[in-house]
Amino acid sequence: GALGGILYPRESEFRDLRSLDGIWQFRTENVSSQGTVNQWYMNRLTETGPTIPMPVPSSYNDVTLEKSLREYVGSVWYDRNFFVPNSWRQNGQRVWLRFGAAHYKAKVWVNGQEVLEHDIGHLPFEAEVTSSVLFGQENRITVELNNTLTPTTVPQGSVAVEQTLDGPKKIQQYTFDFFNYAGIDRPVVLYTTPAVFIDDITAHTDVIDTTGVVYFNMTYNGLGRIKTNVKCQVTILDAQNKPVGIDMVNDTTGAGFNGMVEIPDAKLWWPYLMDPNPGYLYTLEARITTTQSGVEIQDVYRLPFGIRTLHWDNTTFLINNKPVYMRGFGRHEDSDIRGKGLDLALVTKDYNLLKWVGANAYRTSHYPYAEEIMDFADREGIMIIDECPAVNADIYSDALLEKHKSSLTQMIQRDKNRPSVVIWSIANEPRSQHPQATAYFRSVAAHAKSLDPRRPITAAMMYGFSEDHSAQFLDIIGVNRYNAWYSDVGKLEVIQPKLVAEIEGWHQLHNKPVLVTEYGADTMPGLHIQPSYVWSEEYQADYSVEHFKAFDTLRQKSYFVGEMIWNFADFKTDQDIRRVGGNMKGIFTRQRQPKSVAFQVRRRYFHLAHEL
Ligand code: GCB
Repeated sequence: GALGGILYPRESEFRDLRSLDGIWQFRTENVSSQGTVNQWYMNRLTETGPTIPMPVPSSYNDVTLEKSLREYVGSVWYDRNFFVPNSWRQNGQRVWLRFGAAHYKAKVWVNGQEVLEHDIGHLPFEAEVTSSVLFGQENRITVELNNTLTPTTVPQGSVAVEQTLDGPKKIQQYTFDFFNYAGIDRPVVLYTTPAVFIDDITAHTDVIDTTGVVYFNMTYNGLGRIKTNVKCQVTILDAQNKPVGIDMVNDTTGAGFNGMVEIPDAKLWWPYLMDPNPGYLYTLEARITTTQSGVEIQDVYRLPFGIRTLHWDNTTFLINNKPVYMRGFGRHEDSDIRGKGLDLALVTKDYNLLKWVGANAYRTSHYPYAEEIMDFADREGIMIIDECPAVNADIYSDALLEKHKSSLTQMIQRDKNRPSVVIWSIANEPRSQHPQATAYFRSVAAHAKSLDPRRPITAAMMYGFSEDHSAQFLDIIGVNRYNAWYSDVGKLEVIQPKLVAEIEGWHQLHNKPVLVTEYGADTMPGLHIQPSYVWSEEYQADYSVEHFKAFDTLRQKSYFVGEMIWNFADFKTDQDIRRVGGNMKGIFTRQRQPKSVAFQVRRRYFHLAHEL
């Protein structure tokens, strides 16, 4: 719930789940606030004027032929009808409504009653709707969604008004380099919990010799004021669903259960290609049993988790006490037609490509990715640098700071139990040359640390180490660098000396591990120019090889912990003369076909995997 956990909705013997995905009705506003003023949530949207069918989950921008919808700024409205079965009305059972995400600011009504408000995209939100739904009858859900970005949203943007022949028109401006897709872009579900329900689980693990230790905290809610006895039980199941450990307590305080389970000869969670069986997952089965008004109430929630350790110091980054070198990508949630909408076929293909190319890591640039995407990373052993949506932070204010911290709170709350998440990224390319960046990032970093002291924090730097004011608060420093692209264009010979010198400079100044979080060259697939010339496949290949040489020099130093290509695949951006249908720095096209460099990256990544 709003103040408690945001556990991924899962069915169990005591929890039911219904998807609200599918075609909803949709319309834009002709003037701002039109929907609110006319109370569009009181009836079906079709009664307010013309609507169009809109898929959920999907971004709305690219599914029609209208330029005006692609570039729309303001509130759009969605609605649909759904049934709540009569069978859901039993023993005080609760009904919840959960959005995987919606961009950017959402307001939700059920049967005309406001149930939920949330802002910041890419993060889940939910509310209990038991008293708003009609059991055994048809119900209506209405969503107002506003994509406007301002100097105090995360990410930031600004709105300009241009005079056109049709009157004034709002233009959304932003400096970040990906399209500001909007819509209900992740799944929407209704689910039930018993009256007394497991609200949150926090687990972390340690390894002592060959024994895995699982420390957990499980909280429940819904008891009301009378604190009756609640039997809490946690069973750990292995990947074959065999119980391997158990702990229980009779809680009479309502506070929940802090416990520990030891697992002899534990199978550890390893990154891809570091073990024959990477991504090994156990299940933490949490169970509560209590009695209310003479009726027994039980709840069960099953959380997948991995057993691994994470350590870092000034020169190393270790998983299960082995030094780890990250090889991977910056990425985007992005594809034709659906934009940032979750598409399981695309997600599956992307993981098959990641494994094909031998990557063991990526950064969720520049916002938290869908939970279904993160599930794959847990299962496949892909290490994640989990990034909050603060991209290109500039014009620092208290209001921005609060939003930025809130995005971290929500992201960490969502992803805290994932073994794949090995680093939190608190920002991408902050304008950290401003003196105000010092106080701002001190506060942001302290906030992230207070929420999770067990994972290191990073940020991807744009400014050089002599100008930057933010890296002093990080554990690991990420560097985005475009030598021979945005600077010294075409001069491949500068890459090695400049990159090596700069990375050494960062390490010397801060005495911290460093990785390259971005380097890349825009490449038009099929453009061949030899000797290599910018935008050709040959240039992307030569540019990469020069970086590989620089990385090999840097790998002699233990503090250099990873290389990530910008980008995994081509992706859409705002219109810009430097962009051809979008950013073309992918080693795969937007349709996930390889450019020539992909075969070179594959050779390197497998070589690195087997050498280390
Ligand atoms: C960057 C940004 C990324 C851009 C990239 C580029 O440094 O972090 O969002 O897409 O450069 O290609 O310009």
